[in-house]
Amino acid sequence: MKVLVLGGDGFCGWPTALHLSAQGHEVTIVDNLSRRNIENELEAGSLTPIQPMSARLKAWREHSGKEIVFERFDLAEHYHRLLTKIVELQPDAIVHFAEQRAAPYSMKSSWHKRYTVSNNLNTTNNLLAAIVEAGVSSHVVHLGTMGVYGYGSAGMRIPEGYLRVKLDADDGEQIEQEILYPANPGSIYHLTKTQDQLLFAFYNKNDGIKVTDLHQGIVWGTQTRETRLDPRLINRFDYDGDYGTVLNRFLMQAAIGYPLTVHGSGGQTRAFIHIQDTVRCVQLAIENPPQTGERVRILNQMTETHRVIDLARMLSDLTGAEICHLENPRKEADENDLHVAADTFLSLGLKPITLEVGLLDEVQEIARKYADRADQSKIPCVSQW
Ligand code: NAD
Ligand code: USQ
Repeated sequence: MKVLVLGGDGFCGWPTALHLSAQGHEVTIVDNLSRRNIENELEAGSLTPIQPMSARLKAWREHSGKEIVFERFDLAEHYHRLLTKIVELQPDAIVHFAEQRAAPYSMKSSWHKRYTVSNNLNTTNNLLAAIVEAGVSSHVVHLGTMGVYGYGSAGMRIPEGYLRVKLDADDGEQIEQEILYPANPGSIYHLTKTQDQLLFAFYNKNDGIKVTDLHQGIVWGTQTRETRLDPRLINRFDYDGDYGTVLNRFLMQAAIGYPLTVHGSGGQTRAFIHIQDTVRCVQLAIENPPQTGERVRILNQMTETHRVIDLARMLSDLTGAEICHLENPRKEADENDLHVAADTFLSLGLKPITLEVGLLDEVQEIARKYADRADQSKIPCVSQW
């Protein structure tokens, strides 16, 4: 298949582009390198030494004999370049990773709120409008988030996108309907993902665009089968207070002997998935597109749930790391249960990598190996809301 990977220089996008290329798909990446520029803004880089795009692509060519095409432009701004690319390539699938993805970054200031909203919504809307204008039938596979649901499961498993509800009609009859699960975002970033859902629903209804929206949990780990092949292919690893996600932060903190930064009691339960499973899920989504006329397909892309404090204890047991409870910089429930239905990917053949098996490898292979690149002054979470 011809696959366009938007945001293919990022943490999830790069290993996905390699994985799809390794599976024999013809891959083109579009990315404006905004994430690398944000590194400069925050003065906080990847723990792993990621290489410039040209070095990445050369290494891939040498290892696989395959060519990945790269184009650098801003998808939120340069609509006509996107349209031209889609007309020229006629992609079977377009994987959309290209959004500002950090909740703390989105809440830093009014500038960051406005940037996140305009970047994320314009990118998504430009993509959908361009598919309509180009007259192609490309399948959009979007990376959404578990955070669109909020993190309470109200005594039931959170379904894959749609909630069955019973309504009392005026004539006394009871009507059953399926509606989008009520959105409950916890940050401006998460809010943009709830709005993406409405854009998808509209373009799907109005223009028949085929969309799979992957509601992904927190991704942990660094390397995949392909990024391990050569140091020049290494994936990024964020650990700073804005972009570092909780488990990768704890892994790095444990490796350098920094007390694990648990927000509040650590009773927050979240969904997790390993980066190797992310790339596999995207492949499964591409290879199993919705039927023509089918509503937006929503899949929960996560493999296990954990409380933050339990993750900290797990790492403390493995490495002897100290645990530190900090005042929570975010507005979020101190504790929650989270039960999630995630049956579709399992039924399509996903064999999840569990924390139990992968955690120690990750501490040794990445966090300890690159510990001397860590800047401890960038660990505290300074964005508060
Ligand atoms: P990332 O920031 O590492 O990658 C995003 C990429 O998109 C970057 O390379 C960036 O330069 C590019 N980009 C952003 N705006 C762009 C624009 N306007 N034009 C062109 N390129 C643009 O983030 P990630 O962790 O790889 O996340 C990818 C997607 O997956 C995001 O949409 C995110 O919401 C979703 N997701 C990530 C996680 C996670 O834990 N990392 C979890 C759930 C969902
Ligand atoms: N947390 C800590 N200590 C830390 C960092 C975080 O206790 O040092 C806590 C947070 O307060 C929060 C939880 O860990 O309760 C998760 O925080 P996170 O930064 O790991 O994840 P989040 O902000 O939710 O965002 C990440 C990705 C985002 C994706 C989302 C999936 O950055 O792109 O959408 O995970 S989900 O959480 O399932 O919505």
